[in-house]
Amino acid sequence: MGQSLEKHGEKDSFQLSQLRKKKLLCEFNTFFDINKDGVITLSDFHSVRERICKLNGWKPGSDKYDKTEELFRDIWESLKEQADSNHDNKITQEEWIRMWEQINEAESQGKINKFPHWLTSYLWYRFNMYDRTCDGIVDVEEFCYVLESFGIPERQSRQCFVIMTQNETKPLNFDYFCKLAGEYYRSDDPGALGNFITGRLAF
Ligand SMILES: [Ca+2]
Ligand SMILES: [Ca+2]
Repeated sequence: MGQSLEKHGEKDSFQLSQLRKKKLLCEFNTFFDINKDGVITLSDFHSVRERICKLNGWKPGSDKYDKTEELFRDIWESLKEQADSNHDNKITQEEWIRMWEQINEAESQGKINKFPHWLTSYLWYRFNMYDRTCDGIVDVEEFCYVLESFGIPERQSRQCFVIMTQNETKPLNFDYFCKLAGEYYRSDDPGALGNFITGRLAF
């Protein structure tokens, strides 16, 4: 099972490299499958929303709380439409990887040149989750603090931050964050700075 994909010795051009698969599965396990049951469902989004609201002190009924709920529902619906190929309201690791292969295929054929809708919204949320002081720039303390709540040791995320920001000479604003995230999701280069955005030093 599984090994038949490459038995003819040639790969479809849109197949993802091992590095990309590892990065995408790390993303799946760390940031999407919050309750660690092996699939992404609406309840993972509920959990992450609760966590974000708690982290920021947004109470149920407040404007921020409602906006976050709206945002997460939108991300989930849009992600589900693209990834949940058997329509069972669960996104498995296989479905997740298949979705990225399809994105890769569409990109390599020049059909799309930007992130899918859900990912644009998701990155906006993710950036704002880090940017706790809302000054448009994520600093090293913010980066480490938030990643710690996702189980990443502080020393490790600090090292990643220093690498990505080239020894803190490049401000981590939203533009740069999106550039790094793009490298994380799409680059096959083992030395790409974006590879460090999830706080992991090696794949
Ligand atoms: Ca889950
Ligand atoms: Ca499914």
